[in-house]
Amino acid sequence: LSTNIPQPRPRPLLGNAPDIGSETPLQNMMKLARQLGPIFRLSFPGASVQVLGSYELVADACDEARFEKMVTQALQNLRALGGEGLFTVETEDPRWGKAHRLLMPAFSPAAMRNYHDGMLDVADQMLTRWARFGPETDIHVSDDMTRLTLDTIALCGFSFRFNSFYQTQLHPFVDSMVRALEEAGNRTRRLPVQTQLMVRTRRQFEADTGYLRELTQQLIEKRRAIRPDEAPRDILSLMLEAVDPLTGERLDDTNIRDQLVTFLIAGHETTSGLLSFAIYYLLHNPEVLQKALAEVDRVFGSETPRFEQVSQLQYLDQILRETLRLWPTAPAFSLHAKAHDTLLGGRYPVGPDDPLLVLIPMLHRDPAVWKDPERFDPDRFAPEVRDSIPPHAWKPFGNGMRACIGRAFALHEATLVLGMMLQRFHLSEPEPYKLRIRETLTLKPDGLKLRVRERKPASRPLAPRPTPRPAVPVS
Ligand code: FDE
Repeated sequence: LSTNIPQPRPRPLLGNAPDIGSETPLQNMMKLARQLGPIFRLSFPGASVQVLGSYELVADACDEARFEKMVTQALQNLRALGGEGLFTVETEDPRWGKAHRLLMPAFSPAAMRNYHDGMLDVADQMLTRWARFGPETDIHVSDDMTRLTLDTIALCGFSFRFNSFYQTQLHPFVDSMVRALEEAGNRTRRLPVQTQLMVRTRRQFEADTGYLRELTQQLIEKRRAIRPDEAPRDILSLMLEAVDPLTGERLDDTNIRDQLVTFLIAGHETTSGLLSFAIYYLLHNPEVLQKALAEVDRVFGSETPRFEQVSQLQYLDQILRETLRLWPTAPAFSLHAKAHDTLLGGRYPVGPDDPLLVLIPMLHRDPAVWKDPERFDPDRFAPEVRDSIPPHAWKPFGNGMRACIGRAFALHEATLVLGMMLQRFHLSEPEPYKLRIRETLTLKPDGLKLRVRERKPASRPLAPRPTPRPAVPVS
């Protein structure tokens, strides 16, 4: 291992754990990158990682001929929930390739047509509620965005309604998922023997993950009981029916169950954070907001948004991309060399067992690529200039074949929801808000609040009338 890589002074037993802390590890790593430079090492009990935060280094490590996704301990801990789903399985595992090939069509841009009405349905629930609240109620942005994205992936993915906007208590599935996610994260910071000793925490974790499996298993069984021609056209149907073009095999029920939990986990917090940060930037950039409003009025007018119109919201798309540049809500991914290799043509030797952590927010602030990187400026992604952004400079969806399969889904949903929000409401802040970021697995603006006032009736849309989707009852 090269010794010219800086590292904060490790403490006995704990290594660099105190430098990272537990509340804001990502933001602490960003601080370290600013002090130590674009590559630095951290060591923890039983593991060491090299953190990459510049364009030059990341572009090199994104060469798929030499580097690939590493399923780190943190991802392995997630297997208690996501099992052998796409996100947590090794690329070499045949189950990855099979599920990837089989599921790609369900997430292609064209497939978004199937999910548009479901997305519209959930967005309308949220916005109708906002309209009833009136202009004097504070809306807790991240809470509502999380309800929205969770209900959306569940409805579009497997026609299940969490109905989060109709209850004060979240569905018990959500409680279990959130608690289990948190514990899986905590385990990464503990020694296995510590977890062994935490009997109650362990029991709770087993109960929670067991419940997630049980409920998703029920969903699958209920669906199998419906005649295929009567079943809703959602991702679950596809998983039950589709055949892998390469092997001719189908997914088995265990695998389908794991994919369902994986989509729920991967598809809700990330997209919820994206929408929350986008709202923050709209509130803090009045000129951007004006331009966005003008675009929405031009494209949506006062109609119920149609599928084809969403991709015409070019400027909203730029806003979302710029939001993901400054705060990629899944802020890091891990790689490793396939064989002994080096970064930057011999400068930094790396072995196959050395985890490389891509610190996306620092990559996205590299002054070699981004002028005035801290400034929020959607024009960076204007169609005329977008092509001059070098490959691998913008990676909020990860890299190569292990990149996010949900990208088109997340962007269609976020564009539609932001568009519908602007179509119906004036947005304002109840009080001046300074950006504070809360970290779980993902990033979110902490404590952001919003007030909304309906826009003049002339520009108010008719109530959307999505084609009704039957809910699959689960008891
Ligand atoms: C994936 C992903 C990624 C990569 C990771 C690693 O590398 O490790 C990233 C970065 C991401 N993703 C991001 C994101 C953002 C947003 C907003 C999202 N994302 C969204 C979504 C939705 C959905 C449904 C999803 N998402 C899903 C997913 C999956 C399944 C995955 C795995 C893939 C593979 O591996 O194959 C991902 N995602 Fe995402």
